Amino acid sequence: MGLIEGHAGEQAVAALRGFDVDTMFTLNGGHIWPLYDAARNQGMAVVDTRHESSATFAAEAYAKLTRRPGLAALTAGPGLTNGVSATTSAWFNGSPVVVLGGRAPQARWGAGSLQEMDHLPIYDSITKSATTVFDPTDAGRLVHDAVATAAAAHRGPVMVDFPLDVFGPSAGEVPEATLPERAAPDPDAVAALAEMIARAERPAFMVGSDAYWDRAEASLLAAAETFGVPCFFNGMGRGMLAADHELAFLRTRGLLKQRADLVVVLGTPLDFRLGFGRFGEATVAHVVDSDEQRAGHVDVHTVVGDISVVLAELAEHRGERRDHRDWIEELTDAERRAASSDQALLTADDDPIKPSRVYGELGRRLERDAVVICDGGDFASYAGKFVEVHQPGGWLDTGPYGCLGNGLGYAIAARTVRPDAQIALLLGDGAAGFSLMDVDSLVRHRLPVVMIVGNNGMWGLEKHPMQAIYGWDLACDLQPGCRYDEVVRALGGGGETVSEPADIGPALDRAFASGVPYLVNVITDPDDVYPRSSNLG
Ligand SMILES: Cc1ncc(C[n+]2csc(CCOP(=O)(O)OP(=O)(O)O)c2C)c(N)n1
Ligand SMILES: [Mg+2]
Repeated sequence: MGLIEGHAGEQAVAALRGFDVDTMFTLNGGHIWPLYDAARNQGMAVVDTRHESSATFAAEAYAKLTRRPGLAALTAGPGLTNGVSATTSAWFNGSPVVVLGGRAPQARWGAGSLQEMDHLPIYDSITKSATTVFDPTDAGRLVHDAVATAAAAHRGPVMVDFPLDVFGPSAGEVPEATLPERAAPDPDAVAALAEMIARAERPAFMVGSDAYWDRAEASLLAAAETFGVPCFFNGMGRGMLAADHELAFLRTRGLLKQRADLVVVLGTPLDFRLGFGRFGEATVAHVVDSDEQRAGHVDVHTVVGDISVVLAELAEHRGERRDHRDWIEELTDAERRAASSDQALLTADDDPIKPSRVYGELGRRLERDAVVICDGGDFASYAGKFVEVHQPGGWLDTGPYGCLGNGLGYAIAARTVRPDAQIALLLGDGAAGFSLMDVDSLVRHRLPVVMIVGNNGMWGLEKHPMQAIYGWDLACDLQPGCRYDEVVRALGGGGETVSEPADIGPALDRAFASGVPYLVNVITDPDDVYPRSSNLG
């Protein structure tokens, strides 16, 4: 890119533009005005929110949907500390988020400037790199290197902060945007994995977020079809095969424990979501994008490398392989039975409304390229059970950090990145409280999104387990019937409350047609208990 004649902020923005980052999510603070100056000068869109948590979650969702780095600019001190939970979520999710921070001036450090805080010890523990720019001529290189670090597997957030006094006139080199080469897997490890799949009677792929980040959808399809392997999905793996593909399975994951003899986990940790890597008697293999993603707690055959490359090489396998048609048929039958018993739940006329009915109505209305966002407890878990995803990037959940409050930030970015797709944000009533004020940002930036609140008047995922364990509960109740739709109307959007099952569908139609941020506040059954086997993993 070469020499940029401009202050440190100009160099930083130029470095980011080199990686095709075209939007900055932010909340104002004097320490970061030079970043705004640069964004204006270099044609970078600026989307401001009502909480730094939303700005940072928005940066993460931008990354998730574009598979490019996402950018949050946060002011010194409280701006950066407000971004900590969302940055930590990005850390757990392996999402390439770049946080640019303000910082009190270096020349006066120790004298007690406003918001004089060293952010590095905090950010160091939740990012791949945390750096302060002390020399203004070095800003372009430092930001370039940070972005490249964020975007290299295993991806994750980075932070660079700028003491106010590095924003004086300067010039600095901004390197050409370069990403590291894809990590080639060890051919012997891939060949051994291919043999394991070829010899297995009942193999399965479990496809996770890093397969998505590695853009492995085409090679996944090729490998799954080559061997005839049923696929299951986790996190951003959902949609890597369309939900209606004959090798895509949604409702029969439980069968893996009982029946599979090989589970190949692709690009997701062997964590609580996957029984810590144990699937009954099945042999487990693990394909990870980088060495540090190896599981330390179980001893499994592990292949390290770009997941798209691993799958493409598997798809080249030409040796003998077992026929898996009986296995696929067994799963297909089980899937069909589960789908038809789900059908009763999806159309249930229960009064009060069951969450499943909400998803029945939504499912009928979702287009194939819809983006569905989850933020909540049980209401979000039900979405995981019932919502079918047809395209990569069609599903955004908070991920294994489980941080409530991602909702509005994710929605802001989703509408920014996908101006024409349906965006459906599913909120528990508890979760809604974390970020609902950012409906104001949707309204100001003209970002229409459909929000659906599953309003059971409680922190349901806490209340029901507390009752089951203690026989009592505390700090679990919210206002029953609270009019979250009125909040959205007050902020300039639309909304309505629904308490009859038959009214859900028409309300969703009005919401999708409205062209404004619109919240459908569905009063759901407080006694509905999500069938959960473990809570804290
Ligand atoms: C930031 C944060 N605080 C607290 C929790 C603990 N927590 C997990 S689920 C949940 C309840 C969510 O309630 P709601 O959004 O209303 O969904 P429901 O379970 O009622 O459907 C809580 C409090 C969390 N995961 N994240
Ligand atoms: Mg609730």
